[in-house]
Order: sequence, then structure tokens, then C-alpha cells
Amino acid sequence: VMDSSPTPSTFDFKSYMLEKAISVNKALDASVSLQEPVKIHESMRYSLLAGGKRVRPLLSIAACELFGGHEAVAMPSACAVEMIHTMSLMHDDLPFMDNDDLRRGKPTNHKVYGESVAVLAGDAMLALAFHLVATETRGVSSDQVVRVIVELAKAIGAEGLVAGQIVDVCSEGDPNLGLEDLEFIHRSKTAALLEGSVVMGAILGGANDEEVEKVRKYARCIGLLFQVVDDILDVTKSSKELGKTAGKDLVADKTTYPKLIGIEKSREFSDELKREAIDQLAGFNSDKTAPLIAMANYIANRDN
Ligand code: GRG
Repeated sequence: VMDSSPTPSTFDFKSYMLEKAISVNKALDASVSLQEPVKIHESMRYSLLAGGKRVRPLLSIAACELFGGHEAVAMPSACAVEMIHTMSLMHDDLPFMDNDDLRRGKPTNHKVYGESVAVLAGDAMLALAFHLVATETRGVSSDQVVRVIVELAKAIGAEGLVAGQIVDVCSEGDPNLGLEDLEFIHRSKTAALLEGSVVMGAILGGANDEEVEKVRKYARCIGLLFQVVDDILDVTKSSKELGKTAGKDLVADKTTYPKLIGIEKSREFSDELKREAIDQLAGFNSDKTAPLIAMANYIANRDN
């Protein structure tokens, strides 16, 4: 049996991620069975179990464990945030949104099941996420469960994911898109659900209000960091791959951090965000902050 309270010096993030991803995948598999109507459940399972790094569930579990909660307490919420993430990708991939044929190395949901099924499977997954949190969360007060549901709703709706997507969609090709707009899109599209994931886990772990706000700030920083690094990789990858591939990111003239402030300033900004994220964890039990610190480093240093 592995010790679930790692110390920073001995902490092996890769094994931790792998171990958690396995239990998350098991729980996700169990959360959608192949029942009638088979078509919709098949489509849901196709995208939900197609792989993915499981960053959001891992954040929920790690935040819960930071405050002494057990993995099992956070598991329904961990599955819920992955369901929301997956359904947002399914909808984003549709022809009238981002129009992608491939996702997580496989044909996109609508390519396999058709557009109507992909829309409905996404809708069903959105509902299932809330159902799971409300019915399967054990060992905490109903007040905590309600607060978790509030966080999840906030992260998704017109002040979260949807806000980011609508501004992104409406500003496509706008040459006047500025730094503030770009930051709004990233904070809403990407950081909001990462924030929700961490905060939900913290609430379930028993964090008090002050502690919740600290990890919220941590999550906001790594959320924006995720996107700034993505933008930087876009440039470095594009220049490496130029000539080899005609990938759409190379063609599309989208606004990025390097385009607005240059690559050097973008790198400085990402260093700053990483530092600010890790600073938020300074007051907590250093045995237990290792996974969240490692996650910030992982997001900052990833190379694809
Ligand atoms: C949520 C109701 C509702 C509607 C969706 C379409 C839409 C509104 C939002 C799209 C948001 C979007 C595409 C955000 C990008 C998120 C992002 C950072 C994706 C990459 O995440 P990773 O790297 O991917 O964690 P894996 O595949 O590893 O899970």
C-alpha cells in the first residue's frame, strides 16, 4: 500500500499522477454504464474514456487530501469535473465551433456518432456531473455538498467556461483583441474549471474559508499559467514544425501572449504565475502540498 501523504523530498509526481489517473478512470468507467438508450451511453463512454491527462480530477483529489480528506470523498467531484471538461471539448470540436476531427488521438465524437448525438451526449454528461456530486458524495455535510455544487455551476456557466467560449467565438479574427480580452478568455475558458476543481476538493477536505481562498488563488494562477505556456508552446512548436505540417494552428492567426507581449515577456509572466501559485501554499503542511506544487511545476514545464 502506498503512502498517500508524500513528503516533498521523496515525492514522485509521475507515480502519483499515474496512480490517481487509474482510480479516476475506474470511477469514470463505473459512472456511465452501457444501458438503454445504448447510442447515447456509447457516445458518452467513447469520449470520457478516451484518455486525457486527468489534470482536473487530480487537482480535486490533491486539494481534498491537502486538508486531510480521503480520495474517496473527492472522487464523485473529481469525475464530475472531468465530465464537464470532456463535454466542453465534445461541443468545442463540433463543426460550428472549432471544427476538429481529432481529439486525444482519436476521431472526435461527432465524427463517430454524428453531430446530434455529440450534442446530446455532452448535455447528458453535464447533467450527470451534477447528479453524481449530489448523490454519490459521502462522509461530508450536505452544506459542503451544496457549496461544491455552487462552485461547479459557477465554473461552467456564463461567468465561467461558457463566458470564455462566447467571447472567444465572437472575437475570432479580431485584430484589435487586447491583453485584457485574451486574459478574460483564458481565465474563463481554462482557469475557471481548474479553479472549480481545486476549490471543490478543498471544501470536501474540510478547508475553512480562508484556506479555500488561498487554494483558489493558487488555482487561478496555474489556470492562467496553463494557457500562457500553451501560447508559448504554440510559437516554439510552430517554428519547429513549420514546413512539415499544415496544422490549423499554424494557419489560423489567433491572438496569443507571445504575439501581444513577445516571447521573453511571456516567459517572465509564466515564471511569475508559477511563483505566485506556489506562494499561496506556503502556510500549509509541507508534507501535503507536494502534489499541488509538483502540478504547478508540471504545468509550467510541460513541452507539449
Ligand atoms: C460547459 C456547458 C458547457 C459548454 C461548453 C464549448 C465550450 C462551452 C467551451 C470550450 C472550452 C474549451 C475548449 C476550453 C479549452 C480547455 C483546455 C485547456 C483543454 C485542454 O485541456 P487538457 O490539456 O486536455 O487538460 P486533456 O485531453 O489532457 O484532458
